[in-house]
Amino acid sequence: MANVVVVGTQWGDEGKGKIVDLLTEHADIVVRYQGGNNAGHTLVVQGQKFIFHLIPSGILHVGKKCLIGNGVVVDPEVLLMEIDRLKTQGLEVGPHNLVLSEKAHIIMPYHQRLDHARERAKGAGKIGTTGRGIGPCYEDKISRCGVRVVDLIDPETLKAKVEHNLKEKNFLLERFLEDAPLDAAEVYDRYRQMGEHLRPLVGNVSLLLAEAIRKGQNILFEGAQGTHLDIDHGTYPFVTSSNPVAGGACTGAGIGPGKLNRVLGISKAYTTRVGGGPFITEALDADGEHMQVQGAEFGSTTGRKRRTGWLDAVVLNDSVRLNGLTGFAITKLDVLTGLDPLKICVAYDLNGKRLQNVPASLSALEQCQPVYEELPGWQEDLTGKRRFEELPEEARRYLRRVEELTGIPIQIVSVGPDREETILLA
Ligand code: 2SA
Ligand code: GDP
Ligand code: MG
Repeated sequence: MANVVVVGTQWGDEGKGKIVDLLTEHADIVVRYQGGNNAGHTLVVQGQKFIFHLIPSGILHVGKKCLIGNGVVVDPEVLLMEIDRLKTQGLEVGPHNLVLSEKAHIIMPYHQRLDHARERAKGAGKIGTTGRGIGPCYEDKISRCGVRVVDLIDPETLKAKVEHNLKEKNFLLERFLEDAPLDAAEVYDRYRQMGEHLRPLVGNVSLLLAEAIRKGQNILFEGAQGTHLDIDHGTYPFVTSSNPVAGGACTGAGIGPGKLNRVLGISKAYTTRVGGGPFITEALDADGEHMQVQGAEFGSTTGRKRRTGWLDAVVLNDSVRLNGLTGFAITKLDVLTGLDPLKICVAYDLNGKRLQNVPASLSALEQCQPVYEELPGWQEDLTGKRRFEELPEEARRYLRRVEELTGIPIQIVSVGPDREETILLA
């Protein structure tokens, strides 16, 4: 299998968790490289549902190692809860199967407070964040005052950093955001204790990856969110604060680009977005309602209703380029059953001008109109299909059209949430 990066090609929730779980069979190591517990990765194994926010989606496979890279922002409370939950389900979690990068940044309680307070202050123009403190934590990383895992397990440094940071954060919270201040001693105490619990898992992820590569092992890099939520390449400012694109795997795990062999882009057979921001193919009609209901489109972390719409080849083609995609996995094809005709957006119309790429200007993007191509739909239930040839002709035609429009082969088709409900091509 070699080293594969699994990336979201839309606005997240493409079904990365399911695909990573599926591919883990052929991997030795699964690594998360960005984002934090804003992510919600769902996998269903023999009818049992698991949602992971921080732990890589490979953890259910015995004998595989899961790593949390330096590019991830870690809420220690959430990580400890996920570990405990897995233990109650009979899965042993320890240094043998889970390693946390010593360089990952810690989400502190003031990050969550600031996230909520900033959204409140923005009012109608809010981003629609998950409220997990992701943005403020990455801000501190960049401004060089963040608390890293290595600091969390060093009480003296932790104390000094908490005291120093709270001087500024409390000032911000009280004076500008009309929120209550936090007590430094309380925060220090709670985080020091959590650090002690996590200490056995702390390690050098970059070194572990280098050793694995030397041994000829296969590594799976698990992206969170999606390409169009990327801080650099997404629909800014309606983005997350990290780099979900494939390149993020290098900086976020500590590996050189030459070690990445393939990039698998995950796309739903339609499109969803959760939170604010432009969505050119949004379907605010019965078709969109069909996708929302049949696809059970609710946020895996916040439970928010996801916005839904048609597949957008402009979005996908930008993702092909930004990630260097070598293949696609198309998920949730089953959800399109019953919709006829189906639409695919093949270009944007901006005041009479045809665009093939998402414009950088938010105001230009907001004025874009979708140019649709229509394809015939099908009525048959797809969830029992296991081979491409078993799919109705219209479904095969739809998939082949996606390949034509993007120039990228489809390697996996998903027809249901369960690990088994999958068609492998190629
Ligand atoms: P944040 O919290 O700062 O990262 O939010 C910034 C934007 O990024 C979006 N975002 C997401 N979009 C889709 N899925 C995500 N994970 C959850 C899921 C979302 C949920 O799996 O369903 O449960 O609501 C995710 N995480 C961040 C977010 O909506 C903002 O638009
Ligand atoms: P991720 O963040 O990319 O891992 O995706 P999420 O887990 O947030 O959202 C995808 C949702 O779709 C989850 O509830 C999955 O169980 C579900 N899912 C994945 N693949 C399929 C599929 O092919 N068909 C259907 N109906 N559901 C799917
Ligand atoms: Mg998700």
